[in-house]
Amino acid sequence: MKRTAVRTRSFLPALLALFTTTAICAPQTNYPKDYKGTPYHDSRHPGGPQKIPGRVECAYYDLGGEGVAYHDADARNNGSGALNPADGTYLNQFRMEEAVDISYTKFHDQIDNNPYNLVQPPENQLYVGWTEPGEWFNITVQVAHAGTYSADLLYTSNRGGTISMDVNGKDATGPLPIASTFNASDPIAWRQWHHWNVKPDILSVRLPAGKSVLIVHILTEGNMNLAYFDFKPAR
Ligand SMILES: [Ca+2]
Ligand SMILES: [Ca+2]
Repeated sequence: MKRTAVRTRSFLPALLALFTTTAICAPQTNYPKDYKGTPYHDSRHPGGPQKIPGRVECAYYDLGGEGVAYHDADARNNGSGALNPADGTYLNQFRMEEAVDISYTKFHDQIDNNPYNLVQPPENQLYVGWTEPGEWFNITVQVAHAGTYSADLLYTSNRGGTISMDVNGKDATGPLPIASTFNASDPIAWRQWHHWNVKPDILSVRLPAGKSVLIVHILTEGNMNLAYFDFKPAR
């Protein structure tokens, strides 16, 4: 009897330690309470957080403006309302008053449906372009189930570079290298920005169930066009 009692006493601290460890490792819902950004919405896009698993669109980064929902190197939108003139169309004028630079894939004159694509992108796909190191944008997401998710990225990259992703204010990935899609055999210089590719499983992040805010950082090189991340449960 005495020996049994001793064994029980020594087992209890180990059991308590196990509970403590489990609590620390369990995904926490730690959406930043002081975050002032909100999910994007407009007349065509009903809004609400983008859903994971699912396609998370970069051009639907959060509302809230410079310093809250994004940081961009210059206040002008170099795509919407500039490269794509303000002609009253939804795509040309998409978020044209905001600093994040946005364009969309065009299937005329072999712009984005060119023979140098590694992957054919969807037509009229909105994307964040004119990226520079130091820029970032936030995307509020709703995660169905806590767990580890990987994501495939649709992108172009003129000279290679790195990005990273924060989850609820904390770096979740470290630097993520993006291989260049430059192809010297393309005779049209500006089209180096339009060689599309998909990087499978570019990242793997642990996400709590419910609402989280992702921050996409441009770390090095820039000159990347970022269209979307396809999130799925990690295999
Ligand atoms: Ca800009
Ligand atoms: Ca920019």
